[in-house]
Amino acid sequence: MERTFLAIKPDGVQRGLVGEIIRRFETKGFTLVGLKLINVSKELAEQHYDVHRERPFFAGLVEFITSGPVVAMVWQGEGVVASARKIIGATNPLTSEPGTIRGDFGINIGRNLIHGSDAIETAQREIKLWFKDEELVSWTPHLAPWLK
Ligand code: 3AN
Repeated sequence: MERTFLAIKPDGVQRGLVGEIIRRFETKGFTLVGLKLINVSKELAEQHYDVHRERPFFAGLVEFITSGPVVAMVWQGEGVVASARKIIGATNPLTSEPGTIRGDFGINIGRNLIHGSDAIETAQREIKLWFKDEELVSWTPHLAPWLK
């Protein structure tokens, strides 16, 4: 079953949006299989943002993601990678649609509340990077027949 990696960034935690953000994926119907609140190390941050290493904002990205607690999560479900990106909204919160997390709560491109894997392969890499196998819980929700 498809899985994605999501992380509520320090701004989302500081602003008290953890519950609101989790609610959106939960009520959509995706299944939570991994969840932890952590202080991100510089090493983990640099590996996570490795593709942006040459970008001018790389140092700022690492500094920000390590600046306070982050909620790291793995969600599961059909098409969850692309669907989560839609729920999150465009990178720049000033252009992301209302109804998306960034569109509803953000105004700053460097403080855009949440990270979501951009492709299935990226999700696999990020899940391995952030979670040990034993931290992920495989379970099947008891959905009412009309939701199956
Ligand atoms: P997304 O988070 O939407 O996948 P990416 O992967 O292109 O966006 O960029 C990773 C992160 O880098 C973004 N979440 C954002 O915080 C930051 N970022 C992207 N572009 C810029 C930019 N032009 N200036 C500052 N930060 C940026």
